[in-house]
Amino acid sequence: MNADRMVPRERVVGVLKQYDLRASLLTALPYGSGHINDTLELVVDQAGATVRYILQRINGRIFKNPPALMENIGRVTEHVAHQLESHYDASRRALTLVPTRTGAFCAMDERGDYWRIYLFIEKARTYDVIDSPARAQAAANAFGAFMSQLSDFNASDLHETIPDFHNTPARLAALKEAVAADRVGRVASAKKEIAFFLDREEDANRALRLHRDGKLPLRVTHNDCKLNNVMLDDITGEGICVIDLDTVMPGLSLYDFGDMVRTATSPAAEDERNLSLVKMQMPMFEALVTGFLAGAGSMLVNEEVEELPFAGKLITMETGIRFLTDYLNGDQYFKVARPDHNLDRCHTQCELVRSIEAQSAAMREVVERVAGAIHT
Ligand code: ADP
Ligand code: GN1
Ligand code: MG
Repeated sequence: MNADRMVPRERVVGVLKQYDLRASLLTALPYGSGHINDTLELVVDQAGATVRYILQRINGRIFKNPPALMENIGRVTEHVAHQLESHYDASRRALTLVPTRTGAFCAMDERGDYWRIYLFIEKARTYDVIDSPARAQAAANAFGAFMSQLSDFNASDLHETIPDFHNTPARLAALKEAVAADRVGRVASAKKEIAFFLDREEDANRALRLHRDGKLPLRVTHNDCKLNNVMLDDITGEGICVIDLDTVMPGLSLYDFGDMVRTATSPAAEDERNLSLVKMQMPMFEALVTGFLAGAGSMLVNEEVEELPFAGKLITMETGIRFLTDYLNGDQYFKVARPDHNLDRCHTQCELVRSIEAQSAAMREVVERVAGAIHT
């Protein structure tokens, strides 16, 4: 457990006063490995039963308007829950927010921080790295199904929680700005990494160009489809619930599929220092294509399917650009546990991009074969 992620018990008790849990607090310990919010596993005694909840402090430095963000999550979870109404397992298949005493979706503490509580989804777990195509397929199926569940959701009902979140050209521009500013004197130590992304500017522009040309439609997307944002059932292995909904916003389907390729095809952790472990594994990719196409059903247009082989490269590049930019800016955005953490993360992304580039023809064949099999 990470000691600097601990939250003093008195703070948790203070937040819980705004809720009507009718339970006494046993423990509140850091949980999971997210880079943005603080997540706690809340264990309480409720009428003699030990019950868990997820308590999260929303990162107010990154999310400038937490009430608007919570309105998004409230609407999206209610929309999905409504579609699952008659499902026997509905409360494990959509996040459920616990309302405060005043009926709000989040609570503000005396320091101005915002907190939220979810029902804890039991008998399921997330994976930081995945070791079998079956799990990759299950995760992709859940993300595809989530996109499909939101296909009739009115996108204009959503606040843009982080503007230009997946605007890759804007991310590249931010990198260039960080290089020019060289705020903490790290540019000299990252010349090769900077050149790696500048050499790929055309790829960075591709998805938005296809969107502007009318080939890729705007959808309501999750925008943070990393593997550890989907819960897989402990017994059946099925992808049962998509979590971490802070960035649900209008976006392109490529963004969601791309983040799965980034996080589920390589056996290495995002911050692995042994780069020989980083590689795009074709059986995992095939499993993702199969799961995603089955989950999304018939909603995808041909151009979206044709771009699936490129999606992983786009999002891996974009995430590498973000890690590098944060490194050059002095680690202001992503949580870090060591000085070069963001640079290490950038290295795995560059290595994965190289691996994807080396296998792009074979990836196209896989997509053609899997998509062809569905349509015949
Ligand atoms: P972050 O934005 O920091 O990534 P997440 O919302 O993804 O935060 O939560 C972090 C971790 O907490 C997840 O990877 C998952 O393991 C766990 N988690 C989140 N929500 C729930 C839930 N409702 N039930 C059980 N575990 C959860
Ligand atoms: C962050 O919150 P978490 O750890 O699921 C980030 C994603 C990045 C990811 C890289 C709001 O996701 O965009 O792809 O780290 N979330 C935000 O691991 O910036
Ligand atoms: Mg997460």
